[in-house]
Amino acid sequence: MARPNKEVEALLQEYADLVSITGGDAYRARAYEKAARAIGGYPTDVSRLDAKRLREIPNVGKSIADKVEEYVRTGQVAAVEDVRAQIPAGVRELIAIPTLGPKKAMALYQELHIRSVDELADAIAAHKLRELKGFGPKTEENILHGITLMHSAGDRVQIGVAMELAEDIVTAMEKVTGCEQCTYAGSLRRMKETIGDIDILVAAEDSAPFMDAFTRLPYAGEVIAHGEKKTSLRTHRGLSVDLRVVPPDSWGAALQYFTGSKAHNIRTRELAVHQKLKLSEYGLFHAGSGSESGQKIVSTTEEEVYARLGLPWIPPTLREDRGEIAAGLRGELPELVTDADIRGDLHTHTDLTDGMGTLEQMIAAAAGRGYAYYAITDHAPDLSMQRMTDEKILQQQQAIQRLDGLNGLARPHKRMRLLHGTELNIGPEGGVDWPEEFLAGFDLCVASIHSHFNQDRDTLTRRLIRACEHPYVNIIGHPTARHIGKRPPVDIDLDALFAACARTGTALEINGQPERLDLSDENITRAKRHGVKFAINSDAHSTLHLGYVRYGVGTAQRAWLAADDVINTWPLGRLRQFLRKDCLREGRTSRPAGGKE
Ligand code: DGT
Ligand code: CA
Ligand code: CA
Ligand code: ZN
Repeated sequence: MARPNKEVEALLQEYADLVSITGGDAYRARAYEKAARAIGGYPTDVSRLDAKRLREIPNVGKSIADKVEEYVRTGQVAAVEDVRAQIPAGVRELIAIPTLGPKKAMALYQELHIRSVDELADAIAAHKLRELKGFGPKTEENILHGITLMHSAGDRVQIGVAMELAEDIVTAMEKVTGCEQCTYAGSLRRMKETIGDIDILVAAEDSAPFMDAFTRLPYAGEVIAHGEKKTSLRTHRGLSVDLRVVPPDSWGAALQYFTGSKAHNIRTRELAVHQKLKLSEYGLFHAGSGSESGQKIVSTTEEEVYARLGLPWIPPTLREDRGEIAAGLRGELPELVTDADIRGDLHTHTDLTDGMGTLEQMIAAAAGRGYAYYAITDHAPDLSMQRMTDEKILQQQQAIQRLDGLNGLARPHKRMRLLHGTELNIGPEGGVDWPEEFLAGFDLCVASIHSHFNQDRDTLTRRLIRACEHPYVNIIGHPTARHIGKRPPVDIDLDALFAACARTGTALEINGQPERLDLSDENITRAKRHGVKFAINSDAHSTLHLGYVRYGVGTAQRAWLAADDVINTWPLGRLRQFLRKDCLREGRTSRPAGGKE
């Protein structure tokens, strides 16, 4: 992924925030925000584009293109530096608090001289905020809640951020002479939804060249510890990374140890002890007092280590001490769903609504992933920002039918089939955007909550169950609507929802966007017990986002899902059968299912 695009995205987003804080034109702030997103999602590296090509990016005009050029050339933008200088960094931090907008942040700074999150918390405790115009006890409560949410993510980062950086570091380490193996370990290899720090492991005879190359990485900030076996640093953006270099013949034991989890390691060590062995990051050794004592048995590969303990190799996503050891000993580990099992994506957007890719671009990128089928599901009209209309979606439908005839554009050998759908909005009472007769014309419908998150538990639960009972709703999109570290999951009776999904043949989405990962692994486990089926989707708003499916797959693996639990691993015929919702459509007319096959 193009790193300069991400940097420019962050810079323009910051500029938009700063413009809002300083009470600048809201329209201008919004324009920078839109351009930031467009550049972040643009597939070509912006540092390789001239001014003219830059302006071809949606929402990028002359003035923004100039700033991008300036950044690429000089590493900074004068206009951004100017506003930065006007506002203390602590105040910029304030607007990262969910529920606290830029206007309020600036008022807090000007009226109460608050310049950090800690100072803000103190001021709230002293009831100082309620004296300000536009603030009251309720605002205080909201802001405190926002601070709690921000802290609940702690210093952890979303998996997407950590993964991009880790893959970059692995690539850099692999280029160092003498590298025999290199990978990331820790929570990232286990595909946890948030990552505390990145753990990189290298197998090599001599560690020094790796340690040097590591501390010279362009994003390396402060070096926290520099040693022969381990070096730790913090990136400019505040993420910690540990690099460990181990001798090639202890690679397996080290990888097993540093992948964790700690709880899983405690179990494997117990297993070793019972067999009079000792397991550490250096290898599996004979214990006890006999002549063999201290002798190394195995440690070159993880498979050997597990095998000597009487276990099959355990996939990292299962290593959480959730019963994987017992299942392994019984030979009953699940056959997990993998990236290769995914035959298509069932929730994606185009620039007809808030996506950044055209229909043709999205389809070409999906075909490039080798999918057998691919669904376009742009937003329905009730999300009024998106300005969807009947005419627009019908026109899109015709375009899709035409492109489907071309069998995946220029790749006649790959017969990717196109499905036309929409992402409906589940209204406050559980209704959806279009009448049934209209919805009957789609191949599938995703339905999601995009508003009224704070209804009471009963209302929210009934609302979602009603959506499941709709004969044309096939998938509940991002079911709890959480944004990790920003918005909590909606308060619903999950078991009631899961039961309704199972009863009505409605799938639950595992949304792969790293800020959502919704459902979470724990909720998937719970839903599976009700017999629910799942759809692992990217919810892509750009061709770059199609890859988010991998995070959905990782999350599904952490919930022990097999391919059969996931409807978009099924052949198209079986998928279409599921999408018919036969149990709810008795006597209704619908397009003949499977007619296009
Ligand atoms: P994180 O970084 O908080 O997202 O989670 P991890 O799992 O990556 O934890 P980290 O970075 O502290 O350590 C990496 C792995 O090293 C961990 O998963 C297991 C292993 N490890 C670290 N400390 C201990 C320990 O005290 N005992 C055992 N058995 N294993 C440990
Ligand atoms: Ca870690
Ligand atoms: Ca670590
Ligand atoms: Zn969506």
